[in-house]
Amino acid sequence: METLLKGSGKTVTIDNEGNFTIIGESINPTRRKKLIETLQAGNFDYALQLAETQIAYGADILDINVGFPGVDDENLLPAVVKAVNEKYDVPLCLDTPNPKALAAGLSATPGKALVNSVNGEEKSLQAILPVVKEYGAAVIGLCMDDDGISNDPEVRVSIAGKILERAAKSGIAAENVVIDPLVMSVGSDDNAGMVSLQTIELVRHEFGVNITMGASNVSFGLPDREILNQAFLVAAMYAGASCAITNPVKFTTIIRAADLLLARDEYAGRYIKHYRTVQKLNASAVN
Ligand code: THG
Repeated sequence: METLLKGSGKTVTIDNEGNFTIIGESINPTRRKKLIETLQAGNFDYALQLAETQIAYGADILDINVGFPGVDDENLLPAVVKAVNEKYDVPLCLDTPNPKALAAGLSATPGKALVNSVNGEEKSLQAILPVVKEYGAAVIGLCMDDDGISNDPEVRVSIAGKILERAAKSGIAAENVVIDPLVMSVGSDDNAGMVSLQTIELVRHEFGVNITMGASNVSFGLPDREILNQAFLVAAMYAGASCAITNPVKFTTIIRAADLLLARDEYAGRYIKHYRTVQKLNASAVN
């Protein structure tokens, strides 16, 4: 299945039969104090620098999250969206639970964005789906609902089904819904990785839709997080995920490697191209 997205110039297709798609996660205030400080001061240079670096390292889409305490996101989100669109042509993924900020952000982008996110809670479905429909966007559906996040993959799959059904009723086709199985840390529950992987397999099999996830959640609280994130990414790709919200500086290499091993990279072209890109970037970096 193909989910088409458009930025101010570029079109990107999330395709579970094709290359894995990378959504750059870094424009997000989580543990980035500098982003909060600069955005609060109305200075978008650092956000634009994060955009540039992520695109250089292979991000296909950029997640934009400006959620921090006290933020006026109904003004800030569209302002950041405009600034990024002016300089970079990639599609955007607007990461906010506030439907007003979301509508403002969507009206500020000329392309077709991905909305991050709706979930199976009644309140979320009612608030987010009409906005997604109005702006002709696509949406990420999180496998949780009013009862929270289940440890049972079958329950998560049934929530995915409910989101797809409600989206269809709102006039949003399955190709415009990307399911997120939700990834919890194996640091607090050693079964958590398997629950997400089984959810991915089942969602892929039952609905055939595109699947994304935040790959770094799996390692919270444990040492050597990058190794765990990489191992999880490869397993998720084999299980049927088509996309991840992640840090391309750290994870594009393992993604290109897995795409090649899963026969999605003819003559290793993309793997080799990325290797050369990273060599060049490292050579030009000020160390
Ligand atoms: N699913 C969906 N959306 C999501 C998530 C998900 N959005 C938010 C989050 N999870 C994914 N985004 C981030 C953004 C930043 C960080 C983690 C996840 C983060 N950044 C590093 C840090 O804090 O140390 C900074 C750079 C780095 O070390 O990589 O932690 O699951 N749909």
